[in-house]
Amino acid sequence: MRTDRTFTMLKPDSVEKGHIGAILEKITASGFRIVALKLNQMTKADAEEFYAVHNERPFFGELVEYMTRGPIVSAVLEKSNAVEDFRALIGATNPADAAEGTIRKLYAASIGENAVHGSDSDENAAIEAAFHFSGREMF
Ligand code: IDP
Ligand code: MG
Repeated sequence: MRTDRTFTMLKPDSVEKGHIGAILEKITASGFRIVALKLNQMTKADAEEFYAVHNERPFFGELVEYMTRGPIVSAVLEKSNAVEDFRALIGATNPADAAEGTIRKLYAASIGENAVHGSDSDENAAIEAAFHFSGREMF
């Protein structure tokens, strides 16, 4: 399993607020190379599958509604220690707990609408990248 790639989404709130450029700039300035990138919109079935691990949680319906309400930017990022370093760059799930300077501290409104996704393991990064991109779309 390669440890130098992670998967991210700039969630619908980031796209709606016009934060695509600022967030991608922060990501690349932090040393991540973009190896796949697109604007797309998840269907309800897509979001239910992507977040299946959370399907028993009370916020699952709200999460699916949020993630499907508009386009997202999905991307695969490359850097040594990518998963861990990207989780540090985005900050805690709840922006109220996120460290100063993190993407969620800067751009997230709440624990539900928290601006960005970041894979939580190398295994999930590979699964999530393959969910959104074909081999021909990753460089
Ligand atoms: P993560 O995105 O930091 O890995 P997870 O616990 O995997 O956080 O949750 C996935 C997503 O579900 C979060 O990013 C957020 O959008 C949403 N979420 C998590 N906890 C809550 C909650 O308590 N209320 C509403 N939405 C939540
Ligand atoms: Mg997670």
